[in-house]
Amino acid sequence: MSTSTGNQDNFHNHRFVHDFRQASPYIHHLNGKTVVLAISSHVLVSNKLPALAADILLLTSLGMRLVIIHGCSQFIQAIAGQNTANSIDENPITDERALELVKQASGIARFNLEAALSMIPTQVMEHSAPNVRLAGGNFLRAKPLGVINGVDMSYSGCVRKVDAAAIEERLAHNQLVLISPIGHSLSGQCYRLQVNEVAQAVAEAIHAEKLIFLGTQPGLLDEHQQTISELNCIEISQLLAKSVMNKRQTELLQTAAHVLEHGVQRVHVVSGLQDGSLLQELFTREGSGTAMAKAPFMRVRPAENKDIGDILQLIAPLEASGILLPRDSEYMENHIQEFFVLEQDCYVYGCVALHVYPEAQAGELACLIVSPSARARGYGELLLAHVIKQARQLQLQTLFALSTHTGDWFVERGFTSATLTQLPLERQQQYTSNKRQSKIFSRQL
Ligand code: 1C4
Repeated sequence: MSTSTGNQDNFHNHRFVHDFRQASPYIHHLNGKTVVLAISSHVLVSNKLPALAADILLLTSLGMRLVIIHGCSQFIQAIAGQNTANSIDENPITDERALELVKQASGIARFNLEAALSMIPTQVMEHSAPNVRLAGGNFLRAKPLGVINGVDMSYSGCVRKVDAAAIEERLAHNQLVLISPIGHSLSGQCYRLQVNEVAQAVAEAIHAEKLIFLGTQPGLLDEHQQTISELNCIEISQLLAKSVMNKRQTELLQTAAHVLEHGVQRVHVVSGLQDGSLLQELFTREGSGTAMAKAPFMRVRPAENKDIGDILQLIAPLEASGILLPRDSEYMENHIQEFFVLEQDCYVYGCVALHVYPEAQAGELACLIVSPSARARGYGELLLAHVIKQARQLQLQTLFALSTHTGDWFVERGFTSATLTQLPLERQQQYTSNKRQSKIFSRQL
């Protein structure tokens, strides 16, 4: 007889195993990838910094190459008071005093971050603590903004060049690179830079896989203050055109749109104040904040042998309930070239097969499934469209599908009922022998 503690232990073990397995494709994918973290000074002054620093160290131990860019406005507030901090924040002109404050605040921000990243996380034994070296330096060449509309911007600058080779060298030596929002000109003058702009310039220059903004919000928020979980570039430009976001969110969207067009694969906006948000965003399907990509997140690609396990897992319950035909791993190995998978990041959310009957110039759309968690978002239709495209490329004349439960779905998408004699001979024989009495649907291509 199991006790309630035993049941709870089992539940937690199950949960752990499930979560760990779910995280493994992401861990594998991010190993060796370069990620830029832009951390707001609100996070750096909070008591959540040690937990975030421990998670950052965990990322480095999983093989991620990290560059951190930090903000400093909250430290200006600590040095010179709220009013001065606000006026420096809002004023695009940086005078001599403001520049001095930015330098001081950046120094403090940097030391705090270095201290947090030097702590041994409580769950780690001292002798096995990650030994992460931090690297700073003159990675940013700046130039003055100059005179804009007759107003001299003084020490406000913009990024002229990022020394990508120097950053790359530090990363290659397993160092974590720290960059402050200050750049130097060729004449040796310091200029104040915007964190967003620095993050954008660095992420593009070093061809980062991801740019992650860690701030106070859980992500980008819609008009109901709900976190938007995913956006692609088309949706980003639609949001920018509507001008519904506040200034900060608009800046983040603009930066995201730019870097995604210039080679960065993903931009994330995540809370730096919510314990574990960064890990959740990177290692779970659901994420925690907003993830942005250039193309729609789901894509259809040809299946490979490595997908067989995922496909078998996906179709097993539908085979059991008689919706799909039984297919085992041997069958899959022999027919993998007929299959396509629906994939997001490293996860398979659906599949479909196209069996070709060359003599009949016909194809069968088979083994169609979208994972229950991703249904009713048009992905079934995406798989159908992909199969139609493939069939047309092969110059087939007819596409048919056999179904016990999903007839209406095909009829609503241009298929009509067909008879057994309209199937290729080989398929007629299978139909008769498996006794499923499936309904037959076909459409001209
Ligand atoms: N009937 C009618 N409409 C349906 C439906 C159904 N069974 N299931 C979902 N829909 C509707 C939804 O209500 C929604 O309608 P709405 O709200 O937009 O009005 C719409 O479809 C959603 O469309 P979507 O494009 O977003 O589609 P997804 O949800 O992404 O995916 C699937 C649609 C049918 C793929 C999905 O629901 C699913 O995976 N279902 C379980 C598996 C399934 O039924 N697959 C169809 C198999 S037919 C077999 C084989 O093994 O080869 C058997 C062969 C034989 O000999 O019998 C096939 C082809 O695989 N054949």
